[in-house]
Amino acid sequence: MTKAMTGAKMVVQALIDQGVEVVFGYPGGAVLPIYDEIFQQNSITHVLVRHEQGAVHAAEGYARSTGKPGVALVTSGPGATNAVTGLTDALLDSIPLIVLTGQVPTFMIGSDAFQEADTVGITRPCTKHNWLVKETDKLAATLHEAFHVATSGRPGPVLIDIPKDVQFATGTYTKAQQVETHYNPQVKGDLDAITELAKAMETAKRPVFYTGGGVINSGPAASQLLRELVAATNFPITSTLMGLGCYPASGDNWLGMLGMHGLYEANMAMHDCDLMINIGARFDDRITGRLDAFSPKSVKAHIDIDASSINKVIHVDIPILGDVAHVLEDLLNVWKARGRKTNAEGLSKWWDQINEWRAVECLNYKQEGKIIKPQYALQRLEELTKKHDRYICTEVGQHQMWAAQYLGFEDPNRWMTSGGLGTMGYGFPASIGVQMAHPDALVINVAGEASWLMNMQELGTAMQYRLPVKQFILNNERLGMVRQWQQLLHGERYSSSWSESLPDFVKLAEAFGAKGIQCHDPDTLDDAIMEMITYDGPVLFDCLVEKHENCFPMIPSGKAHNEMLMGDASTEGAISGAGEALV
Ligand SMILES: Cc1cc2nc3c(=O)[nH]c(=O)nc-3n(C[C@H](O)[C@H](O)[C@H](O)COP(=O)(O)OP(=O)(O)OC[C@H]3O[C@@H](n4cnc5c(N)ncnc54)[C@H](O)[C@@H]3O)c2cc1C
Ligand SMILES: Cc1ncc(C[n+]2csc(CCOP(=O)(O)OP(=O)(O)O)c2C)c(N)n1
Repeated sequence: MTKAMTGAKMVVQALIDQGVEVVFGYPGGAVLPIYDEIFQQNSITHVLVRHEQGAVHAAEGYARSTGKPGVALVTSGPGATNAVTGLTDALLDSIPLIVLTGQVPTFMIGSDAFQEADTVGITRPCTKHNWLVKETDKLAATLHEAFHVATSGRPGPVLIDIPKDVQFATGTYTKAQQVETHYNPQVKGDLDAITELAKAMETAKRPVFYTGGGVINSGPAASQLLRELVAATNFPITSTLMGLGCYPASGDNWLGMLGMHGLYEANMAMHDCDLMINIGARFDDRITGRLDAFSPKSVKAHIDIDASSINKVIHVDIPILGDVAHVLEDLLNVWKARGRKTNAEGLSKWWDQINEWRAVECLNYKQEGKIIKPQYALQRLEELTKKHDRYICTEVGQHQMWAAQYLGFEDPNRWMTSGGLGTMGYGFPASIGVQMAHPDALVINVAGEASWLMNMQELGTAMQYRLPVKQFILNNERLGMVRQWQQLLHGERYSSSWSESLPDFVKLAEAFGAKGIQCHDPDTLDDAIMEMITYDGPVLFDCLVEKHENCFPMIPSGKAHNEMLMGDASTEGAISGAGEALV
């Protein structure tokens, strides 16, 4: 049954039919017909953000914490251009988003009309796909197709640009079931390749699972199957920043995060392994370091749903195109049917070696005196919040890396961070999106003061919608990560890496009607964190920390995995065994 309605009504109808509950947006002339329709319905909650970048990051937080696509609605021209950073962020991190933009009427396109921008042109490189809809009759089908494209295969952001006259005009509504799609990515992996991997697993002496965001993208079944596979094989497992939570941090086989700020044992295992099984990760440069020195002795398998991701950076011996959950299910079946074999003797020696690396205790630090170390702040945050129904977001910088190192994630979809683009200003709006999806959960954004200021206006949004998001700012009065690189790699010339003229965060919170807490003393930190957790409303926590702390381990850009810089508090003797490792 088809139905006649205006384009604006079609937008709202399609969102309802797609099961959308929340839209993050900001109005303007070119989307007023859609806002008028939103006003006249009760199925969808619209969250009025304070900046379009905030709308897109909030939609990202919503999407990552639910596994459902996030939706944002913005006006033409500046509304659309303000959305570009969020779109690029979502593209790099494979986050499914539907972003709707208003456009000037079709007959004015190309006339330099008021608030006209070539939105599809500008966003072509930063969306998975985009559309300019010029006929109302095609609008509903395009909207349904957009949801399919955003959520199928490798997820990503899509954008639909809707001219104002298309919103006003009447056309026929097409239901989702009537839309024929030509985009059907392969989800089942090739059985021969899967069998080849099962065989390699039977003989490997030094195997490692290198997992990533693709496990989270694949859904909860993928994480479950991964846990089963790890338990059955007893292989060690590491993960990228984007995959944290796909295997529990408390699990026996967990090596911690790998990569530039990854754990010593994870990076050493990647460097020395003889079988690397990449599951939904993309050989990012923060992982590989120097390409010609990357894991020189290993046979490499790569499970990925995006053909363009396979053999893009690193040549692999066993490529498997498919969805993680589907491939792991088949892999487990094949490996079990072949007799559940592993190389027990080899594995036992491998674990001895890994335990030696673990003994380095690369995350050790010294909390002495009256100044809070950022690592200590995060360890206390972990201890006092880990039993809660907790979601963590971050901004970008040292605090983000310390959060990845010192907080433990037991489940997928609990960790929201900007990995690929590294967007300062992501975390606060993302936490708003997460809290909208999980109203009763404890949602914490671990922030640096500089990043947090980039989207601080969203405190108005948090207040308006009574979202009790906790902003845990590790305030070092520095652009810490930049300062660290300048110290270690640019001769200690600290060019523009100070956070000058900082606001009084307590007063800033109060100006919005939120709660502000400041803490500078390790002895009162626990009480202050408890006050933050128990307060029923948004909190801005200004945690004054050691200003010149560096984040270790660190593999400097272009170096190999076994050339890590380590903190002073690690056990130095064990590191000398790592050959070229620098302490
Ligand atoms: C300051 C800073 C420091 C950083 N340091 C580190 C670091 O030390 N360590 C680290 O790990 N990262 C670090 N990062 C993050 C890094 O830049 C990358 O974002 C990250 O490593 C990429 O993670 P990933 O390989 O899991 O890929 P993602 O970007 O999550 O990509 C997922 C991959 O899985 C595939 N995929 C998606 N869905 C499926 C599916 N259903 N089935 C199969 N495959 C699928 C995709 O095609 C893609 O290839 C840092 C970022 C910042 C900002
Ligand atoms: C939008 C944006 N601009 C610049 C950068 C480069 N950058 C990466 S980390 C960083 C400093 C972050 O400082 P802060 O938020 O205080 O966190 P800290 O590193 O001190 O923990 C900068 C400027 C970025 N990632 N994003």
